[in-house]
Amino acid sequence: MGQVHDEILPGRVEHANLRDYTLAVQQFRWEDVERTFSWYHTGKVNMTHEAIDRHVLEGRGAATALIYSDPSREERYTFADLQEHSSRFGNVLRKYGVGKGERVFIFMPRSPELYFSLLGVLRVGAVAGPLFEAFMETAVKDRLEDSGAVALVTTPELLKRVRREELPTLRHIIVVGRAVGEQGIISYEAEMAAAKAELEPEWLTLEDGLIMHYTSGSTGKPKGVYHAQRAMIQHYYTGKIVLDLRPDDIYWCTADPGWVTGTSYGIFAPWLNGVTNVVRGGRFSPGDWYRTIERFAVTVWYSAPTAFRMLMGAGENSLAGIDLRSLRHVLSVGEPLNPEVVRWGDKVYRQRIHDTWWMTETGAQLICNYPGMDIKPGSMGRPLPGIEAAILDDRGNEVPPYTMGNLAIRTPWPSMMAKIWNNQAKYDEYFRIPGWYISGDSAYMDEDGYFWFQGRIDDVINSSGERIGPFEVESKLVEHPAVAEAGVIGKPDLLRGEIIKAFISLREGYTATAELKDEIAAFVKAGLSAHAAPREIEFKEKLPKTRSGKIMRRVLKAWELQLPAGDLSTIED
Ligand code: 6R9
Repeated sequence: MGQVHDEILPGRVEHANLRDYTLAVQQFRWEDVERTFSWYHTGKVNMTHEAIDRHVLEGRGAATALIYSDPSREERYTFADLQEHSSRFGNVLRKYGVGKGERVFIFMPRSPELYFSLLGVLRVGAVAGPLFEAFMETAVKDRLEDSGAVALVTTPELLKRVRREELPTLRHIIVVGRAVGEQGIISYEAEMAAAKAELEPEWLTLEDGLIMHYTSGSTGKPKGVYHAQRAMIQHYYTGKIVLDLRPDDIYWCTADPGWVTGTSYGIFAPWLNGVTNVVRGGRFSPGDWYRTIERFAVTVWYSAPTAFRMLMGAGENSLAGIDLRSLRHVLSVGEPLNPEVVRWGDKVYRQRIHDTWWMTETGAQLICNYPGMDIKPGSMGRPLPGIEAAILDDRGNEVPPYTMGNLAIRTPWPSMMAKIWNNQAKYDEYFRIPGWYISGDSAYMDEDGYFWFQGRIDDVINSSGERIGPFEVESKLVEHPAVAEAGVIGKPDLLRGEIIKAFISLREGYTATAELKDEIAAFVKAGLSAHAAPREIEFKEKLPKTRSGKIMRRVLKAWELQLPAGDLSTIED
């Protein structure tokens, strides 16, 4: 059973857009959203038309679309510029015979050219596959091979990790950053300069492809989650209702396009809504991030719990002399947002951090804290109007409030994945209960219809017959002043089935001692319950995390049990 929480942070009136949630849910129809797209009237679909060209046609071509910066560059591009650069890139692809439905992968660090090429891929109706720059040889090869990619856009450095001789379908390699004389290599700069600056988008249908993101499960190879053009309906709508984007906003999503958040919300949602999108390259540091907000006067900021925890860990001193008053709305995704972090944001940023829940497979946000809505710290919020969510038992029956079970979504919704590339069986597994998508997450619902994340189904701990979600224990752990981050697993135990083991990284200034372990365990016992207190604690310099910042509990478990850790292609260094 889940806990009853009574802490509520009342919604603020300046964000009034979903204050009357019940009414919004009752009156909602997807068709009303669809009607706002030109394809609803013309039947001609292409993301680049809706996200770029439309703004130019409607007289907003001179508005700033992209502010790109990293420690060595700072550049601004208008919607008209994006139209031009993506058209040029589209013409380059056309010249080499790349077109509709073919997969074109993009393997490079964040840069304006990454965004131009991705949009160029979409303009010709090809399917974009963005990859994290940190991927090593095998990770790159697996993805290009499985998707049958015909072209790759990369940099001279990263090209060294591409095993071309093992990829027979890969016809073209376009290199950004330096004209390369090598055989079979196309120079981005030379081709872009020679290409025509205009290109009408390839007209598609809503079911035609848009983007592919590989996501790894705990076992087996990563799966290619394939999204169709129709996802734009939800990108646009959630940009409006959840991100609360307004015409003059300066929006910053901190995610890399290698992660679905970096495309759905780092490209599509802001540009479909016509706002200025900030992209900051380079490495994370608290000072750098705060200065980015200040320098560009960011109004809406979308990041992840791992970053917020690190900012919290850096303390209020890291904010000295920095003005964050431009911020109007702050959001989080990727992992459960610990209540302690929400309270801290409220105190230090004077901003509620709004948690949002969704997955690569869902394409866009589904369960969220909306601007204006009362926030219960630790809850991921309520389903988007137009979305029905439920907690089901393993047979597909809905369970009563506060009972932990499978978090499921009624099918379909606009941004639901269209397929798993080359793997129908995997796709079907998600839909094994008729009428529902089974997320693989464990959660419960409270009597107000708020959802509370517990863990991935496989991570739920069963100790002496009690089902314990690792998140609740982790959240209590990070309330302890010594704890920076915590990952909790079930460790097999003859007597209790499983016991709780916590891996903890300490904040600056704390030393790992046996006394501290006892103190932390007692803290959880007093604050949560005896059965939720970790019986074992191990201090670690760093916890294993994915590139998107998720603590990899299965890796912790594999360490503990000395088992193989499965696919590690998405792990941080
Ligand atoms: C967008 C994204 C999906 C998994 C998901 C869940 C976890 C994401 C969360 C959250 C708790 C939230 N997750 N958001 N857990 N609260 N607000 O993250 O996609 O990388 O595919 O991960 O991430 O476990 O199932 P993806």
